[in-house]
Amino acid sequence: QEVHAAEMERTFIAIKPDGVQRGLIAEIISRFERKGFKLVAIKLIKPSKEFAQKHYHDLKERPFFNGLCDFLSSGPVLAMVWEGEGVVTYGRKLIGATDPQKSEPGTIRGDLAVVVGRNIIHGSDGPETAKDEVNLWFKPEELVSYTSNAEKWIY
Ligand code: RTP
Repeated sequence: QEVHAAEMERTFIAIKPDGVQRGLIAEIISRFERKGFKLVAIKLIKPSKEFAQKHYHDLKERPFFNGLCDFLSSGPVLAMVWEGEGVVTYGRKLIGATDPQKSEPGTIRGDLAVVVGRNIIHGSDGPETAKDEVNLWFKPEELVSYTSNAEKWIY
């Protein structure tokens, strides 16, 4: 079955400063890779507080907003774009519930995190948010179009 990259869904995934500092980059990337999703962009950046506020603008009325933005801008973040059928919804399944106490074992947060304020990873919550977040974090030329050898065995 032929699948054209242009039709493929994309999502924005970020390993937050706690995940980077704890050495969980390879572990987390590996879970997305093994599933069959394709990495199309990646960079390590330390966002400014203003940038963190833009990223979390939907949460600006929440009591934890300021602390959350301080946290996201406190150290390097691994920003990524992953591509594949159903990647937005299934990416959230791989990640698990927001509160690691409620995340199932087998999920990234369930296996690797304990409290909501240090839940190690972010994933876009829907297709529109995904587009906005990819555009906020990446320039168009940073997204790499290619055919992975595995693709013809996955689709
Ligand atoms: P994310 O956007 O990071 O994937 O998380 P989410 O959709 O699962 O959760 P959301 O409600 O959008 O919250 C974003 C992030 O805010 C932090 N948070 N802290 N009660 C708290 O202290 C609290 N609630 C949420 C978490 O880091 C969450 O991922």
